[in-house]
Amino acid sequence: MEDLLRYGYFDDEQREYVIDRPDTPLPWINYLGTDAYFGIVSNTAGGYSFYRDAKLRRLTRYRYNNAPLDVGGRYVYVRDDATGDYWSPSWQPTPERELDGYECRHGLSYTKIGSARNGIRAETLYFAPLGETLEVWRVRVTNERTESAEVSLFSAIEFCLWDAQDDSTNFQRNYSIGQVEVVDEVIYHKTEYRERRDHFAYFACSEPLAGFDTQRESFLGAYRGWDRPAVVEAGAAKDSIAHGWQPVGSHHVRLALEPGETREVIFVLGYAENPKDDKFDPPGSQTVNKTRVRPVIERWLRSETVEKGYADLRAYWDGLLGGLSVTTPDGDTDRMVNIWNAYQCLVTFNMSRSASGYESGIGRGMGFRDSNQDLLGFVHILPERARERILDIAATQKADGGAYHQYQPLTKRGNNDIGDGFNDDPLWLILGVAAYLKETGDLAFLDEPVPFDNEPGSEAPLYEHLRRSLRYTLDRLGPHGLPLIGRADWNDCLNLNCFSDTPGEPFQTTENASGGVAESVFIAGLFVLAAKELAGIAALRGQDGEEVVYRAAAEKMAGTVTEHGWDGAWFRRAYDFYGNVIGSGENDEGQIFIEPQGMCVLGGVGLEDGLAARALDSVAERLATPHGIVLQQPAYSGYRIELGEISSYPPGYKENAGIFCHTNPWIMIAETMVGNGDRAFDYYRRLNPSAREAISEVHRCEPYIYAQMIAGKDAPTHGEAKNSWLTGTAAWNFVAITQWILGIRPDFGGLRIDPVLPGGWPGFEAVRSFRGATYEISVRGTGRVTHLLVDGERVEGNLIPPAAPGAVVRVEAIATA
Ligand code: BGC
Ligand code: IFM
Repeated sequence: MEDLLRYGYFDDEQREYVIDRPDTPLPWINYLGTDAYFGIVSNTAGGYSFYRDAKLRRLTRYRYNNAPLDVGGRYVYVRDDATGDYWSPSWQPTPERELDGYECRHGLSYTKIGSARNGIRAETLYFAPLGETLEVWRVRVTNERTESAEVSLFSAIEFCLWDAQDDSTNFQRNYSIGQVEVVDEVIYHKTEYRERRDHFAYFACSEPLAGFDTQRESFLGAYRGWDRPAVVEAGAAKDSIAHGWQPVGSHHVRLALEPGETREVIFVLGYAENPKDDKFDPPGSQTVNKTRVRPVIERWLRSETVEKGYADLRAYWDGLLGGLSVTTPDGDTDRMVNIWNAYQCLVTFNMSRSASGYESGIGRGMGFRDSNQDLLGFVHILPERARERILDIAATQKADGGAYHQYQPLTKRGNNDIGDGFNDDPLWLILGVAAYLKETGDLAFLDEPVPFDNEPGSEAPLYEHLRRSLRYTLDRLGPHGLPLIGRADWNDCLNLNCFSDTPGEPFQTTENASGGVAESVFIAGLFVLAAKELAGIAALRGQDGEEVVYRAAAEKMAGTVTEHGWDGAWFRRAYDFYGNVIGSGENDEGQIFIEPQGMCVLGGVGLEDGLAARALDSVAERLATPHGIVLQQPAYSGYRIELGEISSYPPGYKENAGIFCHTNPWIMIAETMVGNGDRAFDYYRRLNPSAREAISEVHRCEPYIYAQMIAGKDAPTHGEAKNSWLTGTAAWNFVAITQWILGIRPDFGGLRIDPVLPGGWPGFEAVRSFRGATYEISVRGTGRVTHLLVDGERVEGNLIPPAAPGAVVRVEAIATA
């Protein structure tokens, strides 16, 4: 391969990705915050912050899809007061200024960006401390010259007027409502305080101020951008107070630095709410209540607090990631499993699909389907949060077993705008609950009362919700006995009932989407898998009668798949509204789709009669590329209303034959189920971001986390990734590598060690916490595990007998060649 550019390297010791040139192909971002206060931050300090809800509690402003990309951020300017030269150590927003030794270190929930110019070095550490609703910027400025230096430091953020949607559209109102207050050198942003009277932001600095600014036009100067702020150019703040227009926050600090001296300046940006019955600030007062926040601000402006807050954050991540670590012959695997994939799973859990470089924070709620899958990737780390999340999701389920496609994070109510009719949705709840039970053994969870559609009085045990999920599919079978697809299944864009939610667009059917008779082989595969999981759960509860019923239902559906869903060399995809087959050799385009090959095999369909292996060979022959496995072939060359949105994408992008990374791990898992470790691991490495670091110029997205999509072989930009960070890809890749290739797999009865490794590996080592005990595992050999030595005692098979909580157990898994 030709020598391609890299933009950085992994520092595994520190668990950081180090970017050493700022002009990455796209903004390479990271996340701040772990609980309620969050932010995104790019390698050039772009990004924004919010409290809980990226739409309704947006603290700072950001401009998506701008030129240049990634405008709006947490900016610091340094000014050499002797010469007037000024720059930003994060490169943006002053990219014309040359920097020495630029470096951005993205770590776990923190980012450090630094560089030097003309002998003045500045580095900023950004993080949001645990348990607080604020973020800290710790700036260290060092004079590396041989003479003393006089420098000015300016901070700069632009406030968003809280509701990010309104902020970017409703200018007739918003140009008049911006309000700030500056008291004791703290900038308070209180737009909306007047009306709602309960929340405000503050921005404070540890040093005495030479001045401040809160009106954008004063700070930047008329018709100027962030690259040339008039105040910074002049070296003097204007003490402006915003009345409407665009409130900003900027502090001006002057520093006199001896040769070699380092000074630390701390900025704190935070969010606060007043209690409704505020005694200090009676209704009608227009002054922000500082009584509660002042002590918080003072605490976090102290160097010791910041040092400890940062140490605590690092310790928090040590604790979280300590639950599973592996040492394999492949460094890219270790790095992803031990650090970055686990991190991405937690970030995705926190953010769902709300805020990233591609999700604007205003659009999407929590997905019923997505959230159930996300938890597969972090349930071993934070089982209690998975539990909470499952209860929230299940409470939005409807009494007929159906699901709202999304719910709102603040209200936790099903979202009526998007509604229901994605007929795969309910089945994912069974998979989510099964994963939680396998991890924790917490059977009592199934008896937890959970309402339907959040209706008080409708509570039923969680187990009943699972029954109804399965029933939902059985109540909706189509002409071939396959599940009706409704508006769409996992593939949102395969709209076979020709549903259109765009007013004025033609409907081909007279019914609505859910009324059509299109059927999904994918849902059939998912049903078989879910029915077997529920049978396992029923067995655990001693409900043997139900177990038999669910196993029979799984078997019957598997038979239907074999009869109507098999195309001769692979599983078909669907039948459309007219009964025409989709994903078949009979079609001119879209002959073979990845999803049913993965999901039918995951359900166990075709494992015994060889169909599974045949289908996987077809995937290898027709869909696999060096950059991953494409979603279908041949790509649709034009729009087809009877297929819907899938055909609206140009060939090779997104669902139209893009490498939709979420689906690839299903094939990896399927390959392990037919015993093909070489192929499974080969597919794994094709997507592994760390393994793709060497082709960063082609891949373009961050090399430390997965992207949703890589352009497929029909695309002019084959290999280019998009939509990084918030994707089911994170959880499923984690499951594929840890549970199926490395084979450390929680099961209802305990922890299973069932690796299916690539040939040539001598084995690997792992440490895994499970139900309170710690297992130190050595796998020897690359064949299937036949027996274990558990603390030296021979155990037949591959299931570790559960140990007492607190125990440290040594396990050797012996594989035959
Ligand atoms: C898909 C989009 C689609 C949207 C609609 C997304 O998950 O990737 O292409 O438009 O869902 O549901
Ligand atoms: O399955 C969906 C997911 O729910 C959201 N992103 C796209 C996927 C495929 O359409």
